[in-house]
Amino acid sequence: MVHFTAEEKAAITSLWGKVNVEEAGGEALGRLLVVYPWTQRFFDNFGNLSSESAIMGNPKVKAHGKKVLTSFGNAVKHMDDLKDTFAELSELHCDKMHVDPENFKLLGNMILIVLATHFSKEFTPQVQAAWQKLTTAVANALAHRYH
Ligand code: HNI
Repeated sequence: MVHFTAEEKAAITSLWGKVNVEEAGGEALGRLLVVYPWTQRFFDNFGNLSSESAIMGNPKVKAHGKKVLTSFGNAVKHMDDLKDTFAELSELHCDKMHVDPENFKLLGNMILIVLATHFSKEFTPQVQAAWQKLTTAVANALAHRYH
């Protein structure tokens, strides 16, 4: 299990406090769908995903991005207990959504990019390292119950 130092926890928590979850969540999921178009197949009921502007303006992408990033917020609150925190969601993504866990890493990187663009000054290499560790750990926790 990954261990987060007090400094890493502080870096993560303080940036997270400034994140607009609705905006950042929609942007991260939208970027995933634009940058890795094959991920669109999981969202075939989301309507128009035919171009960058269609994706980034799609209300279902925004709503689902908000849901996903809100859920990601539980990781910030439970950094010492990520496997249990995401156990149920791991089973759901495996059994019901059939999402290849590789995609959790891709989305994690999109979250990092959104944070870097929204908080360019604060997103120092040290803050990036802490966040990178968290997104990787969340991706691993979400993959943990796959079978
Ligand atoms: Ni994900 C539904 C959380 C990554 C595809 N996902 C959810 C729900 C949560 C959630 C919460 C709602 C569950 C419910 O209905 O009870 N997803 C997360 C988190 C991450 C993540 C925390 C990573 C940080 N999900 C991904 C990725 C994909 C994905 C990378 C695919 C590329 N998720 C889905 C799909 C659904 C979903 C598909 C169902 C959507 C629907 O139709 O409601």
